[in-house]
Amino acid sequence: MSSCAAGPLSLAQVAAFARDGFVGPIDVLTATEVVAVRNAVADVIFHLDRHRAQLYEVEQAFTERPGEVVCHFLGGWRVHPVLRELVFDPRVTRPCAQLLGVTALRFWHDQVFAKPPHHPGVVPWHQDYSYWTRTAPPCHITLNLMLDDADEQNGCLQFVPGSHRWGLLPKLPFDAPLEAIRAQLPAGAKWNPVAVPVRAGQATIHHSHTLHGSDCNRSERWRRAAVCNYMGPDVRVVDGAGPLLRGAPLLPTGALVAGELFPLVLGARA
Ligand SMILES: O=C(O)CCC(=O)C(=O)O
Repeated sequence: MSSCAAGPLSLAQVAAFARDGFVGPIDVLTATEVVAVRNAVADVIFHLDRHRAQLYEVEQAFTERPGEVVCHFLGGWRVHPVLRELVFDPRVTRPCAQLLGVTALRFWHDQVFAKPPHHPGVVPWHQDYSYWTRTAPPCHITLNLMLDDADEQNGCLQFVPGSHRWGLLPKLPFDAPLEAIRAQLPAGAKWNPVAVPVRAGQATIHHSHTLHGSDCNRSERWRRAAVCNYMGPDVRVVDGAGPLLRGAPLLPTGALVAGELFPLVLGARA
């Protein structure tokens, strides 16, 4: 993966991403726009049962134990126009393309993580690509847009700088303990997590192999995030045994990840 400086991020931000595996906070949405996305997320959560069939996934452990497990679902862009618009927003797509070093960018999927006040749920430390190994080569990226001011009290995102160079670690269940991954780290890995406080409307962007997670919400405030995941335009299916996402058409092994559900959001394939 290469990175170029021609784009919305500064050279220093591009260098920070290359060094640490994440960058941010960066400004993305205005206060008014954040309210619209927050309302969209609240609306989907309120009508989750109605939307369940259209969403790619609603976290099973959350469905079974909503008082313990973080609310997490994939595919909000399929059920709410405001979430759909976010996926194509150049303020979201351009920095992601810049950091991947690509001129064409493909949408992979979106996600929502929502922690109500005083909720014990955590997001265990993980690498995103551990969930995405059915697509390769790894040329994927994640933008996490905070919809509420997030700090250590309400469980902001944390990253392990440099962990994007540790290779691929095992995939853990979503309801695993926060630090479960620590038993799986490579020899000599330096565990030095940093919490990244972010204001509502700001985002962080992280590499597909950067370890990240978040603690529970100990505050009176909500902590919600809308996440957009993208990939380079040439990523292919390496396991076509089933659809990549529930409800998506079956793409055979070797096929480009492409089609209506995986649109190019920037540029065109060379
Ligand atoms: O918002 C969180 O706590 C987790 C987000 C996450 O895993 C991601 O953005 O990839």
